[in-house]
Amino acid sequence: MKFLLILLFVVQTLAIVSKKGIYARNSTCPTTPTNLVLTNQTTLPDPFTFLSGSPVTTLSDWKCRQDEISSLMQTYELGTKPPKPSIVTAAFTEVSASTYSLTIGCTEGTKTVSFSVTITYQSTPGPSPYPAIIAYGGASIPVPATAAIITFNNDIIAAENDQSSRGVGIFYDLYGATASAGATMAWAWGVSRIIDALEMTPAANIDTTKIGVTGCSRDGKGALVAGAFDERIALTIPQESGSGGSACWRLSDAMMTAGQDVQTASEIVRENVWFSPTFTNYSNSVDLLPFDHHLLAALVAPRGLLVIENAAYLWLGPWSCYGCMMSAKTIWTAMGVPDNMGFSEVGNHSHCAFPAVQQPTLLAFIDKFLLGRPANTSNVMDYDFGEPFNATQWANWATPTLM
Ligand code: MCU
Repeated sequence: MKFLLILLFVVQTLAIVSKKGIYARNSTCPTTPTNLVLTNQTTLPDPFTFLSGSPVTTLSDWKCRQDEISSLMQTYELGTKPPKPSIVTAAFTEVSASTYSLTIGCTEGTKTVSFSVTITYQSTPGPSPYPAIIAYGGASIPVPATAAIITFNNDIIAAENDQSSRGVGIFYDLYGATASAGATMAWAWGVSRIIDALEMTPAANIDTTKIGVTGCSRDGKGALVAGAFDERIALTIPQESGSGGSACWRLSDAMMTAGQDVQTASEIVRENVWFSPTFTNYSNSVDLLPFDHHLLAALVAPRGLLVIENAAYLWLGPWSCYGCMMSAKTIWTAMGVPDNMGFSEVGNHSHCAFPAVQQPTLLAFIDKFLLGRPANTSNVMDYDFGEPFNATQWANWATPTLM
């Protein structure tokens, strides 16, 4: 019996580790229906049931379910992420002893756009090659000196001032001002192009299997979308992303109904252009969405995800973030890698000011996923807000063991 259990464990681990093996993209997935009739669902949609009603029972099924979720989220909320452009170029130039610039050119048809990121090598000499963290607008978490920091000015890709930012930025110069992608998806496209360029630039000496992505607040929403939509990202660290990030729309609406001053879908679509214009149609009726943000997080699995939140601001939806990510955690559990996902929400600090108390957790995730060092990332579920989350009421599914 013991032998059998060990064998099962080894088989499951191999299945997950070998991306080219059982856990590879599956060409036999059922096609996602296009003319869906959306129906109200007041609780969080079950990750382990296809739209068709069929259950997800194997890792291969789950890969198909991820494709289905990806397609649904692009259709109803985020807009389409275009594939790698026909031509991508990369130019790597020295700015100073430890700082370099990587200029990325993208051509599609007759149009070419370009943008630059800054790569800061914090230690010389470093490990060879360097792991790196792509930081939207610069890092607001401490990054160990052995990792390079890639500063990504995401607003160049897609502006995000207010409604007048719709269709503004080099993403829209390339794909047209009416492209369906909202700003978070346009930025995710930008992150993928940064990784393309790193892959083409041996001189940059970045290990593209050890890439992290982070950002705080609106940029945290962006970091989560980037991690969800590029499997080359080893560790995703959204910081204080709140509603529109690690929170679930349904749960944030429930907080509002309970009289709390939380950001909801109906507010967010009026405030900025982070989502596709189509999402506005559902912002007052989020129960119609065949997903919620536990399924956005689900696209990151089985890769590393550390969600950092702040219990001090109702606006971020601290209970919503907790309940949503508790529900998402069932996916890593089902895949046999619960330690690859953590949630840490502490209070008593200002917005985007990373508190020292979260540092050991952050460093453990960075050690494990970017620095290749053994680290304990088990049972990371910090919750200072206190209001209990009733999983039976909101996330009432059985978690299978996927093999
Ligand atoms: C938490 O992210 C946003 C939030 O969604 C907005 O409502 C608020 O205006 O700005 C936050 C932010 O990005 O702060 C830097």
